[in-house]
Amino acid sequence: KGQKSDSRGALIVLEGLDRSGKTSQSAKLASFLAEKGFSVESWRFPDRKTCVGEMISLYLLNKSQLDDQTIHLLFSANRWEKRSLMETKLRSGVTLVVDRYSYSGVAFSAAKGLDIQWCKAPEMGLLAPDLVLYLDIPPEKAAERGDYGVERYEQLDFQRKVAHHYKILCDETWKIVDGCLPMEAVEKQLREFTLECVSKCQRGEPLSQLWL
Ligand code: NYM
Repeated sequence: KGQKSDSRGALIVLEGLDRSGKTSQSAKLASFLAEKGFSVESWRFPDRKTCVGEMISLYLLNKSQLDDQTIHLLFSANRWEKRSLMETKLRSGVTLVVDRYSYSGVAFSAAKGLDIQWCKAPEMGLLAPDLVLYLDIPPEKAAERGDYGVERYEQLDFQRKVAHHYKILCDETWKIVDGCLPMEAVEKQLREFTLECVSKCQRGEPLSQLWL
């Protein structure tokens, strides 16, 4: 108490169904912040470049079989292996724009029928995002958008269940943005929420942990 927290970067997460536009919007958001002079990095989960990430990638491409609990824990381990770097970056003033995080972890595994509390447990103690930008799009709309069905999970029935579980996870750090709006309109809303959050973190909002 009484100790003034230092200025830091913001942890900003984009979430949404497959084909909701997260990946393009994360990239645009990160370049916008960079142009504004903020120090920013674009991250994504799964990070397929680590050893754990390679196992995840093989599973997603249907080149390996793992049971639901095992792949769930690998996704979580893939976030844990990045936790300390994430904290170092944030404390050194870098804002991280992250495409998917623990909410994807829980929503996708719970959609398979795993218990939500069981799914949340391994995520406890990871850094809590300062802002979650949820690109809201009806599963039917997402299915129309692209070459759906290439990877595991990209099926309409399954995405409906994922959407249901995302709604359960929504808390006060979430901003729901209508992903069916024109790209520029989505971009504008994401920018506004983000700038507000980045200044809050610059003023010294303390870092917190997920789901403890
Ligand atoms: N996914 C992603 C999970 O099932 N659990 C997780 O923890 C994460 C981060 O992996 N269909 C799923 C969601 C996606 C797939 O993500 C790969 P992307 O954004 O398509 O690379």
